[in-house]
Amino acid sequence: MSNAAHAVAPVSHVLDIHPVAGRIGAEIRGVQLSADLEPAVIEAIQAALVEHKVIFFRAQHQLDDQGQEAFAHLLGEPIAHPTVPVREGTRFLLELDSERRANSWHTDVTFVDAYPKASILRSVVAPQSGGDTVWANTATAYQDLPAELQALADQLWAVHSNEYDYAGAKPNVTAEQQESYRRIFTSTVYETEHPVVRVHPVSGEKNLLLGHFVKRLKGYSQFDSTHLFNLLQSHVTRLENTVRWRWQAGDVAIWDNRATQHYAVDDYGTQNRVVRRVTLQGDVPVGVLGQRSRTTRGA
Ligand SMILES: O=C(O)CCC(=O)C(=O)O
Ligand SMILES: [Fe+2]
Repeated sequence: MSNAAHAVAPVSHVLDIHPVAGRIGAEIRGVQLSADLEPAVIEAIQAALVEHKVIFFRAQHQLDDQGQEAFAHLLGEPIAHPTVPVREGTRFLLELDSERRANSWHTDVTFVDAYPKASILRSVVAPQSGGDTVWANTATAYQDLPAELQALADQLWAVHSNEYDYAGAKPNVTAEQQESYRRIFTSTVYETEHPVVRVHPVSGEKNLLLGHFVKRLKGYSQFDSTHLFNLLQSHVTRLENTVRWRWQAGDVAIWDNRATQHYAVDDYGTQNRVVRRVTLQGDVPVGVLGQRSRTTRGA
């Protein structure tokens, strides 16, 4: 290393980073998220996000809705959800409460081609117990596959849609609630073909791109699609690939939506739980042979 290189603090020294699980997730201490953070800190946060895939910040009580949106602008371009209306008084915020429990494994908004690169989630009301969120590392999921399965996955394409199996995904809400949410969620129906293996645009790592928006695998019967999907998806959600976060109100989690899936555990009964999310514009996925995803319906 040249002497000049010593003048610039390595990015890893800018932040106080504490890994949470062995393969994914890190808590970052000593940072107050705001629109005023120094570029060097933002750069370090971006690097930590790609390295750890989900990063956690405790006690960010200084953030309100506007503060969360303003901070999001430093990490990328905030975008609203394609079909669900934003929270009143905000430009981008999606609120999820106890009536909308995301207890099914997914990557956010994969029914469009350039789906979000990252999501920034703030806990507003946390249950006394339960209501944790779990993230899975889709890169280690791919790395752990036997070579033959990697070679198969490399060639597969999946059709993702927002018109997926709501009843299967959300068993704990009434049929009426389910139907009303489904109507909003699918006010425009999207379908997008993605490679099952996405090359991460920053790290170059290969990631399994699956989750609950997958309808079928291209060129396979529904029967075979289901088996192949379950086989690969089960590798994503192996506990070794996951990290689980116990929320306190004021916590913020930011995940690399190109390298993870997540699941909000529905074990908190009638307690209240409120989280608010801002997503950042992503780019169109590229498969291992350079093929790009394409939206075939809804665009
Ligand atoms: O409620 C949660 O913890 C996560 C909800 C979710 O899937 C999301 O915010 O994208
Ligand atoms: Fe989500």
